[in-house]
Amino acid sequence: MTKTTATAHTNIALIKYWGKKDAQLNLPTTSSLSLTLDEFYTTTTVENSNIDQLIINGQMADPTRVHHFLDALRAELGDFSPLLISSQNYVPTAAGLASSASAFAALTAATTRHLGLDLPLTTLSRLARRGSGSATRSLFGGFALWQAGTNDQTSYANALPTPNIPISLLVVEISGLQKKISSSEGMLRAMTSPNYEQWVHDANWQITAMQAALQASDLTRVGQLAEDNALAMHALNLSAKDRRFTYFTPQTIQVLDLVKKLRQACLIAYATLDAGPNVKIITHSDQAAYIQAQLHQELPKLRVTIAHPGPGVSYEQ
Ligand code: 2P0
Repeated sequence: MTKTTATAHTNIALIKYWGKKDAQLNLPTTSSLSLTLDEFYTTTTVENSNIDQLIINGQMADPTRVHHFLDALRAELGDFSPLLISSQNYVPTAAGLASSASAFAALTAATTRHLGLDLPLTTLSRLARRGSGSATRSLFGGFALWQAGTNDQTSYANALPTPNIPISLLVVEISGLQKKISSSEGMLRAMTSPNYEQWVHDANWQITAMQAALQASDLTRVGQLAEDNALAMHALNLSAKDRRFTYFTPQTIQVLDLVKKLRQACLIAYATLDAGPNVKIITHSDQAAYIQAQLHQELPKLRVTIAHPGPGVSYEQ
């Protein structure tokens, strides 16, 4: 029985996706821009089976979400045999890193290759979106830009070529607990914030400004824009009219304070945060080890991983 295996790395958005104009198709309200990371990835193998089945890290898992996704693929690509999907996640489970990004990117690549299709990365990106919005960006190495588009055909990511930027991301793990509010639910609530229109307006110019900062290899500007964007996203959660909430914990605030102190000491250090309490610190590669040591000294219990730009999707025969 033939098996097909693909690996995709996770990505961190520097300009975030936080709101859908179509929840069925995962069409976002704004474009987003990300960096794929070397340290965290998913490897997925598919083979024909009697029923669609999902195994994650050696354990049977609830296949409901994957079922929906495979249905969307079947509607688009034509019917295909049920699949046994075995996925190995090298992403701290639910640690605020979007394992769904690497997981759906790897699954899209493995499934289409298994069907004998050799599709352009932008088509894979468009298909992966149906599984998880952030998966659109995990097909690509380095920086990726997900154009919001206006419909199913026009909403997908592209690689964003940049000069060779000495960027590192420190991933500070505050909690490995499963998040209480899923990204989809968080976005729905955030869109009820009176500040949501302003968020969309700002994201539109921040996307352009971020591309200019990357082309200029201006890490300070990259960091400022990313931190402003991330904190505005979390402010939407706090100001939602309908069931306001936060992903922050007291330790999140402690790390944010430390990031500010590092900046006062003339280091490049800017924070970005996703749908969880963990903080990712954007810095210059030359400063990453020093910042890791400072974090260890001030907050010795927290695990800190230094990540760098990672590769795009790859296959094993
Ligand atoms: C992002 N996040 O741009 C944003 C920032 C988290 C915070 O994309 O509902 O798992 O599956 O499309 O992609 C995480 O949300 O959401 C995410 P769905 P997804 O990375």
